[in-house]
Amino acid sequence: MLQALSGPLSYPSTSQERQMKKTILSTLAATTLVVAASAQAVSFKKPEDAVKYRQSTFSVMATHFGDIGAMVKGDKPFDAKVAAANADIVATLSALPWAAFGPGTEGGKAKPAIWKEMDKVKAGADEFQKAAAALKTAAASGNLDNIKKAFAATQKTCKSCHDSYKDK
Ligand code: ASC
Repeated sequence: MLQALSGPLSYPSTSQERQMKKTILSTLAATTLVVAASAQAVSFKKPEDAVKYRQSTFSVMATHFGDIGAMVKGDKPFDAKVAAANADIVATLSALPWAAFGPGTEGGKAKPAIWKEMDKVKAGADEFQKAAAALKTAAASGNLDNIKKAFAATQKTCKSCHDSYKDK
C-alpha cells in the first residue's frame, strides 16, 4: 500500500494498485475539504450579510457579558446559575464573529485597519476567546471573586481590540 502511494515517480504495476492509489488520493482530498470547511464554518452571499452577522454575534455576546457585568458590579443580585449560563453563551459565541471579517467585508464600525492587520486582529481574537473560556470556568465554579477577576480580564481583551479597530 505504501508503495502505491510513493509519489509521481512510482509506476503502479497492476490495475488493482492503480485503483488503490486513486482511492487513497481521493480520500485524502475529501479529508482536506472537510478540514477547510470546519475552519470556515460560515459563508456570506453579500458583504452586508457578513457585517450583520458579526454585529449580531457581538451584540448577543454584549448582552450576556453585560449581565455578568451587572452582577460583578453589584447592580443586580449575584445568581451563580445565571452567571454560568451567561458565561457559557459568551464562550460559545466568542468563536463566531472572526470568520465574518473576510476580505471585502469592510463596514459597520470596523476600522479599515482591520484588513491591513489581520494577524494582530486574529491574535486579539484568540486572547479574547481564551479569556472567555477562563470566564466560563470561573463562572462554573460559582465563586464571585474568581468571576470578578475573569470578567475584568475578558473585558480588557474586548477593550484592547475596540480601542484599535472599532470606530466610536
Ligand atoms: C463590555 C462590552 C464591551 C466591552 C467594552 C470594554 O461589557 O459590551 O464591548 O465591555 O466596553 O471596553
